[in-house]
Amino acid sequence: MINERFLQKAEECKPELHHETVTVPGNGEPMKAGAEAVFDFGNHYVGYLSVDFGYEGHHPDAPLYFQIQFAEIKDELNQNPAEYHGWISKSWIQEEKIHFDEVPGICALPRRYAFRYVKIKILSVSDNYSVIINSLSADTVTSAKDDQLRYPVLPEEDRKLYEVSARTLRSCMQEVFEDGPKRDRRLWLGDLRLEAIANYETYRNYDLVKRCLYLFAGTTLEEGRLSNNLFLYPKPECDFQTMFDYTLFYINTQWDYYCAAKDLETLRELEPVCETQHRLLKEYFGKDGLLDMEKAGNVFIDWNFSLDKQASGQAVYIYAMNDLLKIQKELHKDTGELEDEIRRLSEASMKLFDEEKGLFVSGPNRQVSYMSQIWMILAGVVKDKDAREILERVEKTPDAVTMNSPYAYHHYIQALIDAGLKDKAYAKMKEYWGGMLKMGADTFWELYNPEDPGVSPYGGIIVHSFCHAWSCTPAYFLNKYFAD
Ligand code: RAM
Repeated sequence: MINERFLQKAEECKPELHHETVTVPGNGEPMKAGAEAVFDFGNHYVGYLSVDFGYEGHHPDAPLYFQIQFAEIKDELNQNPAEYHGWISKSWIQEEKIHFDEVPGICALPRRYAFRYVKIKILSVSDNYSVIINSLSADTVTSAKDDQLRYPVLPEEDRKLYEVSARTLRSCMQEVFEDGPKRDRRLWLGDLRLEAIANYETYRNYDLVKRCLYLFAGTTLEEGRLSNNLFLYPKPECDFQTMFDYTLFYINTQWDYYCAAKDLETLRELEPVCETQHRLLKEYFGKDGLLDMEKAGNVFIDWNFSLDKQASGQAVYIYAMNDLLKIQKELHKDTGELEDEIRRLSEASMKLFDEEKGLFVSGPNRQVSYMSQIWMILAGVVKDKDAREILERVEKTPDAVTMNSPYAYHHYIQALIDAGLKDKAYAKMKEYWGGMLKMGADTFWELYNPEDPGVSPYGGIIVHSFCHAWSCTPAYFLNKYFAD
């Protein structure tokens, strides 16, 4: 369902893109078929590349045919695209084979890429000339304003962590908050929620969050249900897929936006969208007050196919309702029923608590995972000492299902903070994101499991995004909880 008025509001908040040209020298060497060279832009950028080709020998009498590959991390260049047979489209791999007729001259590529490294391989020239790469130039784009970036007082060792987090967000800030500028290059609700809170602590572009809230509200599925992501071109349209938790996060994103921007008009206008999600999704609970997974459908929580998501899904619902309650109270609505519902579902959640293990279990196989504990704490189902003991216990449970993504890890850090384990949260954050820094990250990655470095839900890391929005939250934590 399209709501033109909401889309118009989104359009009014469309950001200006800031351009900066970044140029690196070529290798200056005559190249024949088979020769290749890698160029390093020194940091992660999003933008449009031009290559200045010269030549040596006779005037070029045949087109130059070359292959170009873009990589966010160096290891991407070691992957062979032909060997990728995963379920996500190969078309996300950033490589092209191009004919260029105008040597000497500048070949401008029309597509936008996300990269630090560029590899060029000459596939064919004629016998009468060799090609020379004079320089490479990137017209880089972001809607983040560098002069707005907040610089907290941090110990030297945390500066890199902060800068790389901010850089991650900066590269994802385009016409919307993208999930990843390499892939999927679009607005996802779950990613938006984390980008928005990181943005309030860093670049502070409130209108970009407002735009995204109106885009989702302006493009809904049947009965007003929010999709999990949307497309901008040729005109805004939501994806046909939904995820239980992502739909709910719209409510939290709305509340966080209000707290940061104090924009009562938007809160008032979009509260009915939040209430619609509540009305539709509350039907997915059984009489026992537990989430019926058949009805709930897709629940995301983490990129982990072996994770049972019932307990986390249950808790995410309560977590969202806690914020819906705040929204409705702010608007002076009658919240009695909602308060009863939260109480009832929170009590029912304790049916998932295994007294013997002292941990929450999920699904028919009573699976123990980090995520089930974390979400129950974030939802406020357990608090303080109980929450602390659960987090300590899960660490001592070797078969507890662990976390694969910085997205899941973000929630772990937040749960430690909420439980009053601030020092531990700080140490864990530094250890986890610091692991990526040690591996040379310029921006933080979509997936990272130190215990299983090659883990991929897609069947190969060549399609992974190495600048992924949901990984940018150390900037949020550092600013909000750990800076002086
Ligand atoms: C990935 C997207 C996005 C995430 C979804 C669930 O494919 O890149 O970041 O929200 O999965």
